[in-house]
Amino acid sequence: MKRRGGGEREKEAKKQKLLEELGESHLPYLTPKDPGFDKLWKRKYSKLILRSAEKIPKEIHERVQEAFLILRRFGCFFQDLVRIKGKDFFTPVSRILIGNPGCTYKYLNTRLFTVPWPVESYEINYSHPEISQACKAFINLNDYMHRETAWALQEQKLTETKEPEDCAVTNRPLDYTPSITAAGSVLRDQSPPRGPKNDCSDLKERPSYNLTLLNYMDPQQMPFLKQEPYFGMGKMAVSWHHDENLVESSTVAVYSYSCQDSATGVPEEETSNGRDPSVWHVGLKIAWDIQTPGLAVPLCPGDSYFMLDDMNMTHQHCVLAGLCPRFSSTHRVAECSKGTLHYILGQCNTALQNLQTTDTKSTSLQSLDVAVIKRVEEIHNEVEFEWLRQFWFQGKRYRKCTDWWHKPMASLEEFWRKMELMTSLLLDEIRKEQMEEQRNKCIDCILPLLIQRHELRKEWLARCHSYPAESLPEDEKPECRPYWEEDDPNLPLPFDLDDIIDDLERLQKVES
Ligand code: 6MK
Ligand code: NI
Repeated sequence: MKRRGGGEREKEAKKQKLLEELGESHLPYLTPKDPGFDKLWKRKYSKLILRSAEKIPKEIHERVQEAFLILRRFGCFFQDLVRIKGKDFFTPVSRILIGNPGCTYKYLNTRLFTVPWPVESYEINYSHPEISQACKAFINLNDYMHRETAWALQEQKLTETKEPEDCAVTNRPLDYTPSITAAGSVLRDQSPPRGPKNDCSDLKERPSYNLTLLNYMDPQQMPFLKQEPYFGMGKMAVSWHHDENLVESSTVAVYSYSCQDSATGVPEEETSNGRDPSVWHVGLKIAWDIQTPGLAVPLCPGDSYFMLDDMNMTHQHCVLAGLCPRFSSTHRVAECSKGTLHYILGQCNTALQNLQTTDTKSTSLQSLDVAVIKRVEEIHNEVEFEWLRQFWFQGKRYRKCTDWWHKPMASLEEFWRKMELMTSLLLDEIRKEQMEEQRNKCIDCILPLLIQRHELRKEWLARCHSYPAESLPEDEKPECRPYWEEDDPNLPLPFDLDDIIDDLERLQKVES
């Protein structure tokens, strides 16, 4: 989480070397106008599925497109101030995360918190009835995308067993349709039928998408988009990447809505080479492969595409900007074993079990066992840096849509305060004379965690006061929270742990 690994630096060097070698020239890529496009798709990008707009029920389009516009009208999309390679910058694309209550999605060192969509047994307050309606539209779309994914995986499994690798192109991926259903049918509410030849049992078990990351960008307002560097595909809204933090080999399903039709394009002759820069595309390449040409797939308003199975690992994708504003809803199975409110509350509960309150209201630690105190200090760091600071870094943006996270964040902060007390009680113990026996072991195990806490606090403080952070309007401005002054009577330890760390290091030396 702190420093980049050697692997990442190596990758970066390799990337730079390739770009240098390319110079002014580019690697080849294909669009639907090029001969061999279908064949390349079938052979090297077969896990990419496109569902063109006309095959998706009209009701879905209407509800979802209206929902996008509502969220934009209410100012629910935000550019994230992400951190890549130690640098802070705004993503050109604005985003909002909608999904299961209490779920989060972490990408580029930024943990996004879901605006909850309406699921049973949760009471959710939205700031406007329209936002409630919008969230409903996206859980509805989510169900639809999940069913379509099950179909597509099923279809893929069948064609895989039927056809050898290099046979003729029979089912063109561009025309993908589930075999049994009529296009645009509304009677598609059931799960795929079961049977010996059409057994979806494992697909039905497949976890549903637990959230969708919505994107919005108006290229007209973004004059400084980067050029795609390898293939010369033109301006990028999102540069080449693998999606992070997904359950392994889970599908990503994307509904794309660029506002107007792309009829306002450039004359034929000028676009005869490469992709039409007025149209939005998804760009694809195989990771670490410069032999296989890339792919630029045009996306008309209402089209969906699916990256099935492990495609997100084997391939990279980017989003190539068109001229008009565009929304997308990207449905994912976020890996949230450590990313739900339920999980972090459980962690806090574990930690606080080591805090004893006697009837005289004085507090003490239950156990000084190194394994126990290590666990507690780890959880302390986790709740502080993965939850509280991440949340407040994003300012008050979550209030725009819902109050869902208010209470949980207040609870987490309360638990964190108790953990500050626990650290101070532990330091008191370590300094006691009779501790001598255990002292070194104790210091050895908590010192690295306190150093990490100190370093991360400095990093977050800097991130909150970076130049881009300070440029934000008041209600979006990152808040460095928790933050307190040295003499704050409500907290037993200082924000700055320099002196404490020095002290522990001295104690350690005395012993050895
Ligand atoms: O709108 C689409 O068609 C595709 C959107 C998309 O590819 N989203 N991907 C992500 O949001 C993402 C997930 N994990 C890591 C990074 C990103 C996007 C990203 C990449 C590089 C710089 C900023 C953002
Ligand atoms: Ni992506």
